Amino acid sequence: MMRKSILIIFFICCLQAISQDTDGLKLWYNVPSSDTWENALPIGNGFQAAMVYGNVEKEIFQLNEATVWSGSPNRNDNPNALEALPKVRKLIFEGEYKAAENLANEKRITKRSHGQMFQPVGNLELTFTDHDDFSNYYRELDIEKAIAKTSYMVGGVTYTREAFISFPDRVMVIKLSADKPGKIAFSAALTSQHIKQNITVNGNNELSLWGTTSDHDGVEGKVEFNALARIKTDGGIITNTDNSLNIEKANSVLIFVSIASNFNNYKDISGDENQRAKDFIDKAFDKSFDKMKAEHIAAYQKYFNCVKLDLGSTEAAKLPTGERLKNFNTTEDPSFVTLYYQYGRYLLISSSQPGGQPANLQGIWNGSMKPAWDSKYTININTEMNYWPAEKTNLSEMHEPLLKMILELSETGKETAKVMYGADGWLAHHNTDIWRITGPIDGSFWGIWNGGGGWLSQHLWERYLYTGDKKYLESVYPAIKGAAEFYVDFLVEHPKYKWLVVAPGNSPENAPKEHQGASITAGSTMDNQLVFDVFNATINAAKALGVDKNFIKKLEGLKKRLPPMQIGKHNQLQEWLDDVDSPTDKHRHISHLYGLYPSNQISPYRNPKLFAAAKNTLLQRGDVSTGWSMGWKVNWWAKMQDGNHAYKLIQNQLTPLSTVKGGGGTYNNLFDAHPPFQIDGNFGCTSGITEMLMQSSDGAIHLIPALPDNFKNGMISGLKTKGGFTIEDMVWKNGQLLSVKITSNLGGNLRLRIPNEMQFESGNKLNKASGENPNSFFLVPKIKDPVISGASTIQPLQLKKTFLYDIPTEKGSSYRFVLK
Ligand code: FUC
Repeated sequence: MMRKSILIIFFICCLQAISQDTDGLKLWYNVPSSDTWENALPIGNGFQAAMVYGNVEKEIFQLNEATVWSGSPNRNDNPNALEALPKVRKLIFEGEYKAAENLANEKRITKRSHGQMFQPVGNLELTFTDHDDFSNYYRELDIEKAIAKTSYMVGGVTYTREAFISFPDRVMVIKLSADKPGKIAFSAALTSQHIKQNITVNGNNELSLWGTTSDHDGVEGKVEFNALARIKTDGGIITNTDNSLNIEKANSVLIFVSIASNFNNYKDISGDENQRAKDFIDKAFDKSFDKMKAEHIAAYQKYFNCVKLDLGSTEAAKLPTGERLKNFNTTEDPSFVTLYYQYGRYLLISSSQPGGQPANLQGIWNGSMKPAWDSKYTININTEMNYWPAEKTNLSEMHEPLLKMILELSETGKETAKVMYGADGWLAHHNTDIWRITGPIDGSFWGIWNGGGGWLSQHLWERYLYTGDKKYLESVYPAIKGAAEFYVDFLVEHPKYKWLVVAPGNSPENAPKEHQGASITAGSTMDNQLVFDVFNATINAAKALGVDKNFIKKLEGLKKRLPPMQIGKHNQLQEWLDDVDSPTDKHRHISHLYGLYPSNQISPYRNPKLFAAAKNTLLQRGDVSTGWSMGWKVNWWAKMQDGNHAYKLIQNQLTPLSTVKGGGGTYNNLFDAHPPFQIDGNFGCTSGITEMLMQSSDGAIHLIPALPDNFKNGMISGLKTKGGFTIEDMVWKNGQLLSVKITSNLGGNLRLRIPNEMQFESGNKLNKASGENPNSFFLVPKIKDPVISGASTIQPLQLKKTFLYDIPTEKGSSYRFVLK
């Protein structure tokens, strides 16, 4: 009894600690960004975004709008591809990989657009003369409120700037204030790098920047956009020049910025950008700042506050963000991990909102007219990674723009399937853009991969596994099925192995030396795993909806003929059908571990030898790599139930870029560095930290599966699991789970896997689990036994002891479990 009261008191203290610890959810600095974009702080509402520099004399708000892309509606299939398909296949099967790649380059890769660019709008620049001699400088991004702030002192006056991009009002609002009246004086101008642009001053308080995006890769730029900046002053006077507004002697100033384009959807750009921008700003302009701010915070926190994390805090947390980043590898700073974790959620909420575009390679933040990889959508890993945290960190709504894009690709990808493969269904190659291109780009080495549709379609199915929403499943089922239909037609029997394989395909962007440096291949492990998942998801979706019995049978039959996974002579999971992996290969893509994460085909409980082989593959590939690759590795090591190794990867990722040798790291504003900036690493790491604390893919909800020594104590609230459960709160101490409260949103069996014995709060016992989990949301894939090389000495790994319980639940009820 005594022990239980102590426990409950501890638990209440933890809950209080969680609400207090959020004070630390700020990125802050005591120096301005100067002219470095990666020092500036990102704000956004999924449609509009800005990088806030926090410079004193010349403040810059670098502006983005999610639909400002080069080009215009276009397709990029290669019409010669189908005729060349049998020849390409023949060369692959004959082992003439280089010749196959050459032919694919000539006949299959697009001769049209290699994808369009996400482009910036321009800058809002505020010039404050005589502010060069400043003191008490401070700037922050409060990720609990989604507000950026800068303050400093000049001549005994403290100046403050606040900026946010309102979620409900769709405009950016900047407030300039001072602690003495009549002190605000500056000039405001809009600038842009676009060739086709027109900057005007409207009346005495509005700036307008109108422009058209670039022509690119033979496609004419036709996205027209308009940015308006309108100023409201308290006191003072405004005068204007041809291209600027000058404010003098104001007490405080509000600047409203709205941006809109003519983009309606990927095939329609007939909207009126001027009217749209005007409507947003007109609606917002008469509102009070305090009201707008309160409504903005409330709309943001509706999502952000769903998950709280506390890993404890140390003195290290008192330093500015850039210093913490520098120190992270040599100090204990657990709340820096919390900050980085929640920053990932902040970035997803700010870059991906229902009705908008999905987060691209840079989310929604880009200052360059020609960004790296066009800042488009690389769908052989990067785009999917962006959305790994969405469902489980309770941001299901943020998944919506991606799901919409997938449905659009299922339309555009149909023609690509017909024209290039003579197949039904749909597919996408390794990239897409705002025009939803599905043709192969960049050259065969990269672009020959055709698994984009297959992989993305898993997101449609995953969403159902988390929400159990049958209506939704019905609406997306045609796209899930379409991905399967493509493979039904496209798979071909391998002449040597007799398995059904994807050919041509590749293991994204990697090639074994034995294949003459060509990546083109038949039956790469990742392709096999993808086809398996596509068939499995379609079968399970059809069963859940009670449709397509014959198609289910057909897919079951084909599934049996897919290649098994193979364990090679280095005790590794083979990347290709032949045992040609090099144990010294450090390639950033480890695509064959797709089967371990995000898929759940490789499990320590169901196929322990494959699991052991996956670990060897991870060890052989090493840790340091590009930012996103390290983000993926955090997830993999979490799946390996090795918290310390996962933590090591977090350390590698949270290393200032300037000090990294041979890999990625993190910029001063905590953007992930490929390098250059790529946002996938941020999202991948947020996902990975979640996987360290909770996994729900292997037939059970596994709590604290991969705690590192550094997170021995902590708590988290609000995570979502497959099967529609919410982890309302979970507290652990010294690596032991003390208390967990779980709400069942769909009912059904709750299978828990935990590191120590627990019981109901009432003292009632929990039932030990046995057999398969009867909850259909936890159905695990049944894969073929692996083929193991004669030279392999693979043995299963020793796992940590866990306890497995089954708890029948009722829809809408909550259950608390405590230490036994
Ligand atoms: C893939 C990766 C690169 C980069 C690019 C955007 O091509 O191999 O590392 O992330 O996408």
